[in-house]
Amino acid sequence: MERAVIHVDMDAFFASIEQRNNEAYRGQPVIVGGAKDGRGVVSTASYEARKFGIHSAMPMREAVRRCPQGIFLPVDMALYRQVSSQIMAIFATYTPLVEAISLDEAFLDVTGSQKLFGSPEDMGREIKKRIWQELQLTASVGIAPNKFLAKLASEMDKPDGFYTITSQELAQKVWPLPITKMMGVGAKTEQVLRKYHLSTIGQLAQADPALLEKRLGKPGRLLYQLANGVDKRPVEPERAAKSIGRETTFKEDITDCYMLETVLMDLCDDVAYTLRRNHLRGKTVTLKLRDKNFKTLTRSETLSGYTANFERIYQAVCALLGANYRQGTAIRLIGLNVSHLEKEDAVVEQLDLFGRAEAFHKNDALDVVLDALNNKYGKQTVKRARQMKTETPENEDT
Ligand code: TTP
Ligand code: MG
Repeated sequence: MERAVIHVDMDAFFASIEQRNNEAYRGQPVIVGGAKDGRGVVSTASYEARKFGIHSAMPMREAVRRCPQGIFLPVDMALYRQVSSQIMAIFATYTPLVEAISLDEAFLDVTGSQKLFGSPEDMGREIKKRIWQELQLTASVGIAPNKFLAKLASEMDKPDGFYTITSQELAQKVWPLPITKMMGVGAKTEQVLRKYHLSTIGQLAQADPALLEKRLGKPGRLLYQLANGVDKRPVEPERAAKSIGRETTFKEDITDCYMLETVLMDLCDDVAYTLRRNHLRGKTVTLKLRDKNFKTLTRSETLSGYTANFERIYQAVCALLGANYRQGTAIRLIGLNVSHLEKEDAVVEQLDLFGRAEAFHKNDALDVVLDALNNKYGKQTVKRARQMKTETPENEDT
């Protein structure tokens, strides 16, 4: 039986929340991001601001130049997280198979939900309606037989979109699209594909898979399958995930170690929070660095015990950075991953053998307090000083 996958992606997420919360911002060009001078970059821009050519990861300075009358706001991550959990709670009422990709985006496998909630289209429409009625926000919904096509579909009709792609519609709706619309096709892959005159998804679908594999390695075969509408990847709730990671691609390469550490701090905050929200703890911390020549290095450390604690993960990843980053190297991507996961309950049981008290590190208490404040008030009353002072220079993806 064919699967039914829904992909939901909120529209101009951070900016829409700010506009919802402040009437004066509605209909205005709103730009959310770092400081207006120095190294700040745009996290997102409202659709009004996009008319000025402003987009995510653009230096804030450039955004100011393009739209001096814009409303420039700092990132209020705690607020966006709170709204994110409200959205995810709506998704969870339709299926347990929800895979959150980032704060504003998730896949839902609703194959088994149709007896209860109607067709995938009915569910998609209802989800949009509920997000609007309960949260006064708009979302774009894509519906298809797999993740790849569902994500393409949600982008097709943005903002406030609703779009379906069936297997039969592949050639008509997907094949004319440029290859850059495919997940996994970055600047470098695009360059290679263009050399072989492959510029649309349709051309890729009809290319020789052996040649693609020869030129691009394993990803070449995967891209060929995706272009032909084949994507067997399951929708994986984080509970079942094997690892939790976040990474960031910089618009401009970074050569400053302090800056890298500060970005890691944000990534680490997000990863640790996601672990705790999913009642998970992990044991292996991995740092990923990609330099300006696309040379990628990954280094791991296995900790003495399982953790979801910000401080412990951050210390481990900083040590890996210290040991592996050569001063002056231009970095274009940095990532953090925690793997070797266990459910909290299982960990607690294990710890009980040795006494729980010892395992409850004092830093865990800080995380618990922060989570409680953030979940309750949605404002980060308490924040680490260094995170407050620095802008968020990154372009975050999962
Ligand atoms: P996106 O879904 O990529 O963008 P968006 O929701 O702002 O706009 P749309 O989907 O309508 O095109 O990202 C979701 C949020 O993640 C975004 O509101 C801000 C944050 N973000 C960054 O902080 N930096 C980035 O480079 C990107 C792309 C997103
Ligand atoms: Mg979005």
